Amino acid sequence: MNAQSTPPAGDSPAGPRRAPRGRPGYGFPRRWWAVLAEHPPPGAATANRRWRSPLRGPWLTSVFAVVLLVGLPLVFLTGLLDYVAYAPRFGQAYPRDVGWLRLPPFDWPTRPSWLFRLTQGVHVGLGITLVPVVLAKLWSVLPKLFDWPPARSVAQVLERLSLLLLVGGILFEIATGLLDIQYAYLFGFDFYTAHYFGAWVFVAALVAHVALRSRRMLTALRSRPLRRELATGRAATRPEPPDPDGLVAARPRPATTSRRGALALVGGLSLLLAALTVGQHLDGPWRRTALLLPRGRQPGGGPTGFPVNRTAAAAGVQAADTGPGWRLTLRANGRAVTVDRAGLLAMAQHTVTLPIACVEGWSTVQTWSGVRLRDLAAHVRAGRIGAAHVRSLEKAGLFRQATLQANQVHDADALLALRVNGVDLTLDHGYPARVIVPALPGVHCTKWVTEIEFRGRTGG
Ligand SMILES: Nc1nc2c(c(=O)[nH]1)N[C@H]1C(S)=C(S)[C@@H](COP(=O)(O)O)O[C@H]1N2
Ligand SMILES: [Mo]
Repeated sequence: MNAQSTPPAGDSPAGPRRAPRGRPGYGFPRRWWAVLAEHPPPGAATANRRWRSPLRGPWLTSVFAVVLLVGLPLVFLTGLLDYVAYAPRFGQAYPRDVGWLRLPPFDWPTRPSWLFRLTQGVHVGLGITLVPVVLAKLWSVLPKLFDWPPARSVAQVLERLSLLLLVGGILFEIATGLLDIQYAYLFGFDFYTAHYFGAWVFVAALVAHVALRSRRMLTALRSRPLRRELATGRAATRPEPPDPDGLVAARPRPATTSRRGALALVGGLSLLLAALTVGQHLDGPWRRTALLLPRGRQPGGGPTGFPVNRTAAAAGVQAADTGPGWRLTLRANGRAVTVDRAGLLAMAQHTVTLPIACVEGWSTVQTWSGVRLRDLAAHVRAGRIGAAHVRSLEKAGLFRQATLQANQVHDADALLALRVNGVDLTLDHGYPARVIVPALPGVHCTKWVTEIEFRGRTGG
């Protein structure tokens, strides 16, 4: 049968693929689906016979789906929180302008001090851990990619487009996320911007997907109790009954592993990734186990043996700039006061144990000593503070400056640190002075500070 010989819908006896008489709007597009169905590309007819795993089926797909349905929103939400932690209203979050995707502005709190460590740790760590589950879920629905015709109704065209955004979105987020951790500067485009917008595309597609599929998912989950499935070995493993979606293989081959085995494989891979990642948050020799996140893995020993994000050499900070000639300039209300390192050491010193948590996935907890930021503000008679702008000796580079919120300046544990673990800071860790503030993203813990400008409550 070809397109010409297809009689208009409604004029012929109703076949199985025909819309019921009188249903409006289906006559014209239906013919297109029919044309597509009758002209499959080479190999399409046999495609569904190529996928023969007896494990594929709605139940297995739904188990992976439910794990992702819990995990991926958490990755998304912690990602958004990380974004907020950069205080986008100071223009220091990337992307700078997110248009109508702007989040409600609020001051990132300084308590608990491990808050950013937690949100970035969950975002990066869970994101990595879920990769095997994402791949397993995609494997489980792979035959659908080769369905022919690709759609049988306008609704299905839309659904498949949303699937394209869903699958493309998650793969894009995984790729940009992992590449950033490994080699942030490999990109020809702005990684952060792409990762941010990609996340929204993915989540929009996920909401559509859940709206369309959650009932089928729940039905599938109820069809086979998890307990029974976990008690079923390879020999007793049978394919699921044929399903309307065509996930179950038409000609399944005998099981080479059980569903239990498949779940164990995926779960085991996830655990392995988690185990190879968690070391990034451990100090001491355990950090070397973080094989997947090479940054900051070899910090050396001693009291200053913790990761360095950017060395002084890489930042172009010279020993000459940090020697006896170094001065800190404090500015407020048009006044400027300079202090040298001895002057700072003569002020009240405070010691705090606080994390540095880098958005690229690692964190470390160290004991810092130095002068409270609020004491420095008082020293220059700053009055009521709206924000503080911190500048580094570093001339270029994205992280040579940072703006701190009022609460971050006022916190009793917010320091301009001069020493760490009882010794002077090393040049790579920001000597002569660096910022350390509870729950502040690592990137704003500016090293080699040369100037702090306290700004008033309004304007400036
Ligand atoms: N001047 C300057 N300060 C900086 C950076 C930088 O590149 N330049 N990197 C920041 C980042 S991204 C992190 S995670 C921390 C790491 O501090 P550390 O190198 O002492 O561990 O320093 C921050 N301070
Ligand atoms: Mo960082």
